[in-house]
Amino acid sequence: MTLNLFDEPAPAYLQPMAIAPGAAILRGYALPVADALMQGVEAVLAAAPLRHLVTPGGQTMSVAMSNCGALGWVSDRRGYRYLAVDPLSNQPWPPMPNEFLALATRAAAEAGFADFMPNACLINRYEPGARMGLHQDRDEGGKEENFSAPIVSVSLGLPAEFLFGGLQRKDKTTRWLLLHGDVVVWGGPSRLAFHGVAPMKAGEHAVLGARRINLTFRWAGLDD
Ligand code: MD6
Ligand code: FE
Repeated sequence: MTLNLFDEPAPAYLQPMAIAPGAAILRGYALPVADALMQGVEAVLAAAPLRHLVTPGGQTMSVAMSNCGALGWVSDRRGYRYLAVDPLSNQPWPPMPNEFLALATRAAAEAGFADFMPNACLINRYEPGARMGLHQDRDEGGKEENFSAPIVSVSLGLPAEFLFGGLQRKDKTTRWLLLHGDVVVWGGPSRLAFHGVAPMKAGEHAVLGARRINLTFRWAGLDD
C-alpha cells in the first residue's frame, strides 16, 4: 500500500463540526490563507472604506462594514438591500479577491454545499464593544426568494461569541466561540436561522490588533 498523506481523511478535529442541521464550524480552516485574506481586506478597504451604516429604524450600527464582489449589502433609512455600486463612491464595489472566492467555495464544499459561487462578500469590522443583534440573513433571496445557496463566514482577529438560534427569534440560542481562522458554513434547513454576535471583549490579537474582521460570502439574487 502506498502511503499518501493527501488521501488520508482529515483528522477528527478538522472535520466540520455540526452546530445545527445544515450548519457547521470548520475550525482553523482559513488559517493557512489568513495573511492573504487580510491583504485582500486591506486592498478592498482602500477602495471602499469601512463605514457605520444606519438601520431603517435610525440606529447607527456598532459594526463597521464594506463589501467586495458584484453586489454589496447596505442599510439606510430606506431599508436593507444589495447594490452593485458603493453609495459612498458611486463606483462598483471592488472585485472579490481570487483567494476569497477560492476559500469560500472550498469551505462550502467541505461542509456539503458543492459549487457555491458567491457574488457578494460583506466585510464586518468589530472593535471591542461592537455587537450584532439577533437577525436572519434574508436579503439575498431576491424576488425569487431563492435561499438555496449557503453562507460562508470567516472569522479573523479577536475572538467572538457567536449566537446561533432557530427559525424564530424566540428560539433558544447556542453560543460558539469563533477564533482567528474559523469558518462557519450554513445553509439548507439552517439558512434562515437567527444568529448574532455578543458584545466584543477588549483584547489584542497578535496579527490584527484590537479588532475582529468577519467576511461573509453570499450568493445574492436581485429584486428586479
Ligand atoms: C459575524 N455574522 O460573525 C456576523 N451571517 O460577525 C453574521 O451575521 C453571519 O457569520 C450569516 C452567516 C454567517 C455569519
Ligand atoms: Fe448574519
